[in-house]
Amino acid sequence: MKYLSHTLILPAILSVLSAYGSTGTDGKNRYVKHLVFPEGATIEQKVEMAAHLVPEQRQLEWQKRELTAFLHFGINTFTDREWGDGTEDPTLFNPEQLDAGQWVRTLKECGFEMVILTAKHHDGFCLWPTATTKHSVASSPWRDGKGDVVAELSRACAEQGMKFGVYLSPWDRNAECYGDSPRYNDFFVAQLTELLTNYGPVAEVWFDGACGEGPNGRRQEYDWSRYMQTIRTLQPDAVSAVMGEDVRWVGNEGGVGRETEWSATVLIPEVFAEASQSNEANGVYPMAKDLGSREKIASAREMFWYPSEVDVSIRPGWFWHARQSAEVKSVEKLADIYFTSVGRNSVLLLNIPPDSRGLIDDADVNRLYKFAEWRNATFEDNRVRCGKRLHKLDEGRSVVYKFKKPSVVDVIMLREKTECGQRVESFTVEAKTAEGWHEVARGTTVGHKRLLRIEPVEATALRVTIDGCRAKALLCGAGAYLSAPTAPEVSVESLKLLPREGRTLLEGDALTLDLGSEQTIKGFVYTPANGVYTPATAVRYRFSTSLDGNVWESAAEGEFGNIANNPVAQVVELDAVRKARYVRLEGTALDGSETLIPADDTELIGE
Ligand code: FUL
Repeated sequence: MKYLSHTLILPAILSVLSAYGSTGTDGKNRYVKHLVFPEGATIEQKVEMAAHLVPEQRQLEWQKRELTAFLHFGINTFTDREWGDGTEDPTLFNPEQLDAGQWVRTLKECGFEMVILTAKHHDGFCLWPTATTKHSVASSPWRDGKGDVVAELSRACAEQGMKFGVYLSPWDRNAECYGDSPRYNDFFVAQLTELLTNYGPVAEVWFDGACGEGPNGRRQEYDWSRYMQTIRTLQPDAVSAVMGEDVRWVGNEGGVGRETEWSATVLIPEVFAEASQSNEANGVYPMAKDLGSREKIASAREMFWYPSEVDVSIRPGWFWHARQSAEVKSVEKLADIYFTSVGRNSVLLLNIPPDSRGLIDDADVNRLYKFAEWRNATFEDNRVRCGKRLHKLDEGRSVVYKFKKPSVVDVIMLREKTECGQRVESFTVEAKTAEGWHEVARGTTVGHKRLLRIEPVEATALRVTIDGCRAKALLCGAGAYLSAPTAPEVSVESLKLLPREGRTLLEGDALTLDLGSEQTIKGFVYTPANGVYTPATAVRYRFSTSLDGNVWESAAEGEFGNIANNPVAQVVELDAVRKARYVRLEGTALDGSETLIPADDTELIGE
């Protein structure tokens, strides 16, 4: 198939330049971000063009980051609500221990590449001392009214090499001018300008589409084109998301991308004039199942590179609520979400809401580290040899990826070179076992990354066949992994702790306890004093038991993984229960010296 000539395409493109800003080919027969089909183009011509629709650089960079943290924080954190109504008293805002360094450190350690802060949610309360309204941190007791959450977070990001983004709710239930369209648009652009001018580089601007005003509410005509222009002028490298032109809302808040997730879509971002009518005419909307099939392309007039972002909260709500701390999503659930977001050609935007102290809650911190450990353990060993080699494949052709050695695998990964477009429509994966080749998975789109879970299989190679594609498929990555188990969650509250009464602390160089009588012991819990790490905190341990206080047996030995960054309760369960009257816990500090573990920091787990 030959490419359509520029002479045919360019006039059509130029006719929409004014409506959509940058569009056109990049000199390599590629259409950057947007294309318009010429009148009378056949479906073959249209599909060929669709295959050459490519992302803008900023979209490409954004997709490579894969994991972004969402920080819902604001007046709702103090009122225990999900949506404030704008009448909240700013003096309620007082996160006395706020430490943006802790947010960024935790998220960075756990593999996040960017954070997005709700600088203003629907209630209109601003987390920076804006000149546009008094309804902000400047009217709160926090840091004597001189604080600026946006500044503290952007600084922590700059210091720790984390990208920074802002969420600014267009819907504002506090602003008196909301509903007076020109006035509010000025007000909103002034807020946006402050955020995009005073806080260094901003990598993503997130405009929520929510507006719950109802039929009698104030109606605001948003000037999206002016908002987009403001972003392009002040932060040209920032992607604009949801009510934006670069990043698409996946269509749900449950963490689930589509099995068939096209970044090359026929959906026109709603911030463009006439988008709603065109989308409606083509039967597409953000929640629609099909945004990019040949059938949709056949009836479309234009296409956008408009990749999916999956926003979901680690808790039931978007804001922190004390009562939800026991409902933080399990590692198993987070792993599922990882497969249905990053594994389905989307960026995962995981919400971790700071609490009313201004810190990320221990329960969430703990889960994030466990989630990161699971990802690292699962994806650290790619069994495929030469998985990064580029393969150009016509429809019906296959590529074989040999394993480094025979291995049991249950996860398959594929990638497309999206710099050149998204092309794979369907594929089959076979594994080479002792009995020969047999099919283990089938899929549709690939895009930036596709992960497939399969039944565990012992194999020596994979064969990937492109069953359907547009132009040539460009596979640039393949992997085969064995997923790490997602350890069952243990909360200290759920453990049966042995009573402390009847115990005697014996003299010695280590914590040695006489329990008074023989007990059955399943393990122990060590919580560094007040949850704070000091040079005396134990980072390694040896736990021994004895029936008579003379003959000792080692029962467990190991390290308190990540205790320096995350000094929360460390639960150690023994491989097998032990009967003992005496127990001993020896600790080693980070500098290698022995450290005495205080009895008060230790609990024993019974049966
Ligand atoms: C929704 C909002 O209404 C929620 O409060 C939250 O901010 C979520 C990310 O988007 O539309």
